[in-house]
Amino acid sequence: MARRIILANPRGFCAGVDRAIQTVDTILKASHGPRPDGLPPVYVRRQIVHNRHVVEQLAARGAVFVEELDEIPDEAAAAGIPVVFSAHGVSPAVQREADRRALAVVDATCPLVGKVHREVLRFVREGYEIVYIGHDGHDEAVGVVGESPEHVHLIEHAADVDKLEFTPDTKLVLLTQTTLSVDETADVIAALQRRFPWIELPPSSDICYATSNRQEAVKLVAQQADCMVVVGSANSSNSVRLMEVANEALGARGEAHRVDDAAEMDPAWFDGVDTVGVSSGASVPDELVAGVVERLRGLGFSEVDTVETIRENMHFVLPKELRAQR
Ligand code: 0K2
Ligand code: SF4
Repeated sequence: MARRIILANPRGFCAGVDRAIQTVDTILKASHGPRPDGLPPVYVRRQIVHNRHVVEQLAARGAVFVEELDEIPDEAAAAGIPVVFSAHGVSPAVQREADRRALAVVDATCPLVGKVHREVLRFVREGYEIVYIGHDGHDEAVGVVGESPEHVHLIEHAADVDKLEFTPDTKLVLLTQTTLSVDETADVIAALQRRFPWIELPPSSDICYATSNRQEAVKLVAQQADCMVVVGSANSSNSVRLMEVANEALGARGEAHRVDDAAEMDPAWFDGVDTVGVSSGASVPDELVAGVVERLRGLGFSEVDTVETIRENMHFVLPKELRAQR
């Protein structure tokens, strides 16, 4: 029997990532060659998306990535060089700093992350305390908590629920990061509901369509595979969650490996493997998956099938500052 690859679908770019990358791409295309003042065509605050290859490719085309706005010189602000905020969003403090310096911000925050920011503001206005499930220090969580640090209580795991103290007269609502594991989050929610039975859930899940679709597909593929390769960078929350979901579904049959690209694959992973499943995170260009498939073909996996769980048709328009340019 031929060794087989099963590709998970949906995988790879989501609408928010596509929009964020297009945002930087549009600005780069509109800039014509190097500027006489030596300034770059665009600054990007933090990685536009959490993928090493995407960032390297945009940097090679002239985008300058900064961790904080204070790395952007005043001459760039005066010259109106655009500053793109990443797909993961920023806290109001960052926006205030940009306003103070009159930076030409182009906000590539995913609209679905923006939705959670607005939920925080609305619930705080209505007198709620917010329990937010997210990863401490992750860009998205930092931005959301920053909307109202005194009213947003961040927890990561079910075990953290015991650390929370609220009296029954406290209005409580739950919000989450967009890229969490659906199954693990269900466990945390169950623990929260046991301790605070009156806690309210958001009007619709904050875990976004792309995250849940990719997890569902990877699960189905892993159930039919002996081993999985998940393409995505180590700091990409949704990619790491995909690897965890794949591992859980594989069980004792095999292991899921996360790689940035084909070069990180170890042929020994595939000893005795007949079927390998492949997927990729929401920030991963499909050419990297093609590279993984090519390498697997070289290892004798000659048959390629696809398992599709749903067809996505989500699309977000570019940030308003750019709409005239395309
Ligand atoms: O999964 P992460 O939030 O770490 O981010 P990326 O890998 O950049 O994927 C895009 C999601 C961005 C926001 O939800
Ligand atoms: Fe938006 Fe979801 Fe993509 Fe994040 S993973 S950028 S929330 S669509």
